[in-house]
Amino acid sequence: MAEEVSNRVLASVLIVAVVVSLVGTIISLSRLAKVGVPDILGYALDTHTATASVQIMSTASIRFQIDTLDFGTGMVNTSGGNTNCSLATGDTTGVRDGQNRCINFSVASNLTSLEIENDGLNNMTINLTFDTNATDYVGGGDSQQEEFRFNISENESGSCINLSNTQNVDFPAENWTHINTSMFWVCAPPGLTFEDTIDSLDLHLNLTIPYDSIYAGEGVQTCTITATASTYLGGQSW
Ligand SMILES: [Ca+2]
Ligand SMILES: [Ca+2]
Repeated sequence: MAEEVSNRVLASVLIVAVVVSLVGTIISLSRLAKVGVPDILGYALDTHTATASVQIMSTASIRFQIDTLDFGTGMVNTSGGNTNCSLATGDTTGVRDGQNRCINFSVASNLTSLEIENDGLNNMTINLTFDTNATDYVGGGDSQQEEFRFNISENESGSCINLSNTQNVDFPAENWTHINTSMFWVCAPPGLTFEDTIDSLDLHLNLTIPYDSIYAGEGVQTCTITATASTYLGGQSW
């Protein structure tokens, strides 16, 4: 009896064990199924295109190709009876009064004019502004002999032509124009051309220093000149 019970118990245990095992296996399979396997799709040929684009803008730019002028340090030779001394720049050199009127200052060969160049890709109208005038630059004395003047010429012939295709520099070399803080348009439409062989202007300066300048002994006097350019778009009147 005891063996019979024991066998029945064993049989039950085995059945339970088998059931538990089956259930466990089913659960395990079920869990495995949930891990998930990536779907492997059939390979399909596909193409996409990429583009790299660039747009080059037309540049508008000018610069002072020669941007510094130093009249130097000196004085009026009053012992020779002079009351002023003049210095003027030139295209590649300059002029100055003889030694009987000027003592020292820069030698004429160093008085090279300033030069404006169109280094962009458009024709440009040009204006100049100065931040001073003769009185504020070298004057102020009772004699009022101070002068500070400028003129413009083509550094390369054909740089500044008008719509009739003739030379069109304003404030030409025949006349010296007194400098003040107004705006001076120096090259009318279509303006300073951009082609490298015809793209530059000379800015000549002429300075007369009075013997009684209130700035004598006051150190370096500086004039800042600003050139402003506008792209010529056609059609502007002048
Ligand atoms: Ca040039
Ligand atoms: Ca140029």
